Amino acid sequence: MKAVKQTGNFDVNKIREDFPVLAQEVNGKPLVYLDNAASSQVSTQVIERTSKYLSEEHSNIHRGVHYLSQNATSAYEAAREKVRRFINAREAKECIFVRGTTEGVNLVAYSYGRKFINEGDEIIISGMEHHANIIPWQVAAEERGARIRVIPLNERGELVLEEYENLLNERTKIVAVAHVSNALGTINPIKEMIATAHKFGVPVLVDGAQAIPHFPVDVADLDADFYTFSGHKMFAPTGSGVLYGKREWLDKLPPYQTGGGMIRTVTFEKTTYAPIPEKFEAGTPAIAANIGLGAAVDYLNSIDFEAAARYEHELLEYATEKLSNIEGVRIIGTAREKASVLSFTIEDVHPHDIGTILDQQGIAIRAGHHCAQPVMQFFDVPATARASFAFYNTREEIDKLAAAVEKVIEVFA
Ligand code: C6P
Repeated sequence: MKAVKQTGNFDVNKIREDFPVLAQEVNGKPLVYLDNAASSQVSTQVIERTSKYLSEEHSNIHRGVHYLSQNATSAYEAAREKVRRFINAREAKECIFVRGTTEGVNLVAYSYGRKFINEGDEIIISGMEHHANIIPWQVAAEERGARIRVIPLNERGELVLEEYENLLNERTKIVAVAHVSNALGTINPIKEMIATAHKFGVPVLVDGAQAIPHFPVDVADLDADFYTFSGHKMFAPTGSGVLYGKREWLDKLPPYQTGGGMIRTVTFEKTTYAPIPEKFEAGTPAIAANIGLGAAVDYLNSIDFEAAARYEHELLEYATEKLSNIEGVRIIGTAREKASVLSFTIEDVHPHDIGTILDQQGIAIRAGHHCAQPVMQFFDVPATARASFAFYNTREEIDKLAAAVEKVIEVFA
C-alpha cells in the first residue's frame, strides 16, 4: 500500500475542540477514542441545542396549543426537514423518527412482513449483517412461513454479487442489506444492488447505520425503498434515529406500534390512522434526542462533510498500513471499498485481552463479535478487536494504537 498524505484543508485540531469528551484522560493517558462504530461523540453545538430544548422548550409535541408545545413541535419538525435535506428524501414525511436502526428494521420487517410476505416467499439478507438486520427477518419469516436466503461473502469480506443475482426470483419479497458492515467495514455497492432488485420488482431496505456518519448518502440517487440509521453513530444523542421510506411504501404499510399520536379517530369499534409520519410514531417520541439529531445534521453541514470523509478515509488507510506491518496481526475484512472500521486479531491473544490492555493506555476500541456472529463464523474467529474512526481522530492516535498493539504482542510473547 502507498504512503498516505494527510489532507491539507481539513483542520482536525479545530474540529476536536467541538467535542469536549475527547479532552480527557483515561487511566492517566489522553483518551484515544476509537469506538465510533459503537457510538460516536457529540459536539458542543449538539449538546447546546439539546440542552436549550430541555432548559427552555421542554414539553410534549403535536398535542398542545400552548406556547411551549408549539415551539417544541416546530423544533421537532424542523429536525425532520433537516434530515430530509441531508439524505435528499423527497418529503420530510418520508422520514420517520425511530429509536435507532434496530427499531427501523423491526418496523419494516413487522409491517411489510404482515402485509406482503406469505407462505413460500423469500427474504434476501447478506452474510455480513448485524443481528439487527437478521433477527427481525427471521421472526417475520417464521411467522409468515417464508424463507431467508443469504448473499455469501468472499474471503476479503465482500458480497458475492453473482450469487446475489442468482438468489433473486419471483418468490423474493424484499432485500435487506447493510450499506457498510460494522464488523468488516466493507462498503457494499448498494446502488447497483438496488437496481438489480428493482429489475425483479423487489424493494430494498438498506441498513445505513455505519454509512451515514462516514460519507454523504442520497436516498433518491440510490433509489432505496427504505433506509434506516441511528443518531448516536452520527454525532447525535442516543434514542434518535430515522427510517426513511418511499411514500408509496409507507402509505401501504400497517402501523408498527399503536397508541397516542398515530390516530385520526378512535371509537371502541374502530380506529383510523393518521397519515405518515404520525402513523409510525406512536406515543411520545424522543423529542430532545431528535432535535439533537437535527443539530448534528447542521453540524455536519457546517464542517465540509465531504472533506471530513476524505480525511477519515485516509486515516483508515494509514491505520491499515500500520497494523498490517505488525507481525502477528491479522486484519479481518480487506474489502477494496471500506469505511471507518479496522477489525483485527492477534495470534494467541483473545480480543478481550487486547481491549483491556489498550484501555490501560487510554485507547477505547471494541472487542467481541460486534453483534455479527455469522461474520465471526465465516472468518472462523470467536471475536475481533475493532478500531473504528471518525473525522476527529488523528494520525498520532493511530500511532498510539499501533504502539499499544505491539505492546500487547510483547506481553503475550
Ligand atoms: N452497531 C456496533 O458496535 P442501534 O443499536 O439500533 O443503534 O444499531 C444497530 C445496528 C444495526 N446495524 C448496524 C450495521 C450496526 O452497526 C448497528 C449497531 C454497534 O457495531 C452496536 S452493536
